[in-house]
Amino acid sequence: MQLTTGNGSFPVTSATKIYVDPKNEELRSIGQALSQEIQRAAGVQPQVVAAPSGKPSAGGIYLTLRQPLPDTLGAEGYKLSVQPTQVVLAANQPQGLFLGMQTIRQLLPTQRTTAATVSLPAVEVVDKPRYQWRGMHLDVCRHFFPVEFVKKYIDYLALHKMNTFHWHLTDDQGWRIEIKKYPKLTSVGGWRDGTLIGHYTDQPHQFDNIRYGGFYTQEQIKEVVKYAQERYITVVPEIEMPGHAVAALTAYPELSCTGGPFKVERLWGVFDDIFCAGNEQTFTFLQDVLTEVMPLFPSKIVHIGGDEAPKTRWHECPKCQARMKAENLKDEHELQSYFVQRMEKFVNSKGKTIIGWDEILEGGLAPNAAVMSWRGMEGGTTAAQQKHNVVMTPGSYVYFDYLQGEASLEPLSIGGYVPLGKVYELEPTPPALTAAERKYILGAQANLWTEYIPNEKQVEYMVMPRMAALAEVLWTPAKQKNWPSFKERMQKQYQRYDALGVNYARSAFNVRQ
Ligand code: TNX
Repeated sequence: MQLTTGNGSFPVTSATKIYVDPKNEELRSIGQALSQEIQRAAGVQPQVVAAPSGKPSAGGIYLTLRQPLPDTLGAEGYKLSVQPTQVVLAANQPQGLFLGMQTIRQLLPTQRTTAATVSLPAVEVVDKPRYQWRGMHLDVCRHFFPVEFVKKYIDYLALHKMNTFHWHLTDDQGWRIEIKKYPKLTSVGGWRDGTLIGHYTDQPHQFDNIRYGGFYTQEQIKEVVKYAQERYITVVPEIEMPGHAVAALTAYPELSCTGGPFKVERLWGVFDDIFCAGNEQTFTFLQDVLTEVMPLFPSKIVHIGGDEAPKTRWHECPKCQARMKAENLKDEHELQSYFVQRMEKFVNSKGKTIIGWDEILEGGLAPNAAVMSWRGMEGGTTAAQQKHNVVMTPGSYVYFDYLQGEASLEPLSIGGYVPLGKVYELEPTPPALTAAERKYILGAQANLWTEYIPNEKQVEYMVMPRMAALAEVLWTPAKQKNWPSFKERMQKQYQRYDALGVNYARSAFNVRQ
């Protein structure tokens, strides 16, 4: 970001208008959104009107795609000029305007005041993101979150200029997306007979025995995707395979190696029963599922999981062993690679590509797959060296289910330790990569696994303020990163969170970083 502060400020009054390029509905909605933000801060709601042709004249806030800008600003970059007489926000694409609007929000007062005193400080900003994948993940399987909250979560992403929402929709403890061809996935797989009380290392395990679950209909999924799209956020769905499949196997035990029966898991962890790789039905089923899932999500990329799939059952399964022999595979890792490659071919045939957790490197990476590197950055580094796209999501920097303060003062969590300063230290591009390899690092993402995050307030607590640190890592050039300055600027951000009613972790700074 280049920022130059000017003299004076632009007063926002009840007469202020927002001008947008005429006949551009997209710009009109961005204008409306800005108008609402101004209303929130200033108590006046500027009218959105068509801009007169020619150069902007004094007196309003202009949102425009018509100003010549360097191509280097890309689709997400923007130029913001605040002068005492006018504000001009210009970009190459609407998403640039949307992101620039988030900067205007940051210039508005954090507390609602009266219109007479509200003004934007004079600045000239030229800005664009460092990375194209600025992601946040949400696990809705271990605990379920309703549509209204998922939308709120998307609003938080937008506030932080994040652009990718990774929606973890299937796991051992619940299948959360309606699939019309397989109704039992949600009627059976969407519900469990209870939830673990306490930490999984506490012995003996105790459960609350309260039936728990929920799922999204395809209509609700479309609603969320549309909501995200209006905020220039791509929703990447994740359908887990071959592991983390107990909920699906409970509904359709014939897709397992043993035939079951199974129960949707109440415990957290990694389970031996996974989709059977020796059974043709498994592939038909997963293709049918993806055939329904893919059209719901405009995203070009689909997450197929791939993590934590124990090979115990495949090792004991005659059909899996026969498949290995027939395909000349030397071990079960190669069988998983065969599995993923078959699914990749199918997804590619529908014009989309896959991303998977870094275990998909084992036994050979599928030709067009991207890798999400979670067990450190090594997997991602190797994948980039093999010319595959990579999203970095190393546990020790961006697992937001980990503790952010002293354990005794924090709510029960899975453990780990990722304080705010650690998130800020993340450098997504490994220095070991050559210049040519570096372009495969698309960006990074924080993951929110919800085993110990039972409600919405707790999601907010775990995610904020750490998302702000990640947002800066992903947006700002490495050279401009500055921890003391970040800490100081966060004081304003906390006020902004307060105004929005966010339950952020107030403890975040009071700990060793
Ligand atoms: C590992 S990260 C998992 C998840 C757990 C998480 C808990 C990954 C690909 N798999 O299933 O929820 O650890 O931190």
